Amino acid sequence: MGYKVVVVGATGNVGREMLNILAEREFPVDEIAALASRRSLGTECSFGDRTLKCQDLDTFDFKGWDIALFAIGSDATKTYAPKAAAAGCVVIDNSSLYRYDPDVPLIVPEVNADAITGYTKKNIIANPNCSTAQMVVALKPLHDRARIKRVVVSTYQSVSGTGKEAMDELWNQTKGVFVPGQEVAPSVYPKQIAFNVIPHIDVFLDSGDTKEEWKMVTETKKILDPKIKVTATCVRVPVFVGHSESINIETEDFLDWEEATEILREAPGILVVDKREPGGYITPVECVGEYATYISRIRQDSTIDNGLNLWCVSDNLRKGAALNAVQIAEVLGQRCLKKG
Ligand code: 2RA
Repeated sequence: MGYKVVVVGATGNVGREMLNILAEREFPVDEIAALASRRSLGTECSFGDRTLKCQDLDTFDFKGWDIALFAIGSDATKTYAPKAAAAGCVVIDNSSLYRYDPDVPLIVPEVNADAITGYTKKNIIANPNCSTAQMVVALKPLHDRARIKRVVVSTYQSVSGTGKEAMDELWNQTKGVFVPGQEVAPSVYPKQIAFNVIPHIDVFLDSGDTKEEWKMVTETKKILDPKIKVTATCVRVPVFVGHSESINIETEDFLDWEEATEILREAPGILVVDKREPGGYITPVECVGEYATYISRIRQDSTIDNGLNLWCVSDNLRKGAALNAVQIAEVLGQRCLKKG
């Protein structure tokens, strides 16, 4: 016996991946519903070898459904997630709406699966921001061994993190650069993204940080350890899928890079590819469609006593969103829900 599962926002980048990953991982599904806004009504989505027709989120009755994976914006989530939760359906939400709510667990299964039991307060579990998810997977085993004090991270985030329109903007702008008269002005982003990089993701805060940078700080504390200091610079790059991060770590205890490599090789969710030769590292195009968080370029930071540098790459639509949500559903099924 399995679960009755709903995917909300099934036509978006993340919703489609949720359906793919539920099918790929053979999540025990008895019944599945794909929901979207009214304008996508009837749109077809793939679920394994089945085709689902999108139903209307606005009129859907969540009563009797077990798990709802939400992949819609915060505003719409605010309307529909409480409805689903009140109907007895556990919400796993990919928006930022509930991530900082003390009554909602924020879960990356490789890091803090035990915290999932807190979901009963609101019947909601939050999925972290993509750039945080892959980073905490990498930090967790190093923190367990040497206690991380401070992290300095710079991200190189793909346009799929913004959505389908942004992917179209990169594609069309790239073509337009070579075709006179077909230049495409920035619309989704404030500046040209083709052949460029933009040091700005999400809104600016009074501190001068962007909200994306603030999320990396705040979510790392909630998921891994409130004592860890994080400073982030988040940058959009002309890559379709796959977020990359340059991570500098300062630990309390000394950790040799060779031991760090061994620890990361053994850690769940991580694949180390680090040959210290041309091409002996992972780039975003190689991580597309994969589950792993890839770690390369592991080395000592000799400017401080206990410092390490590493390069971390993952599919932002998968570990950064849909895969993590499905992994949460798996933990929920194994530990908390009665069926399955
Ligand atoms: C981005 N963090 O890449 C967002 C997606 N959740 O813009």
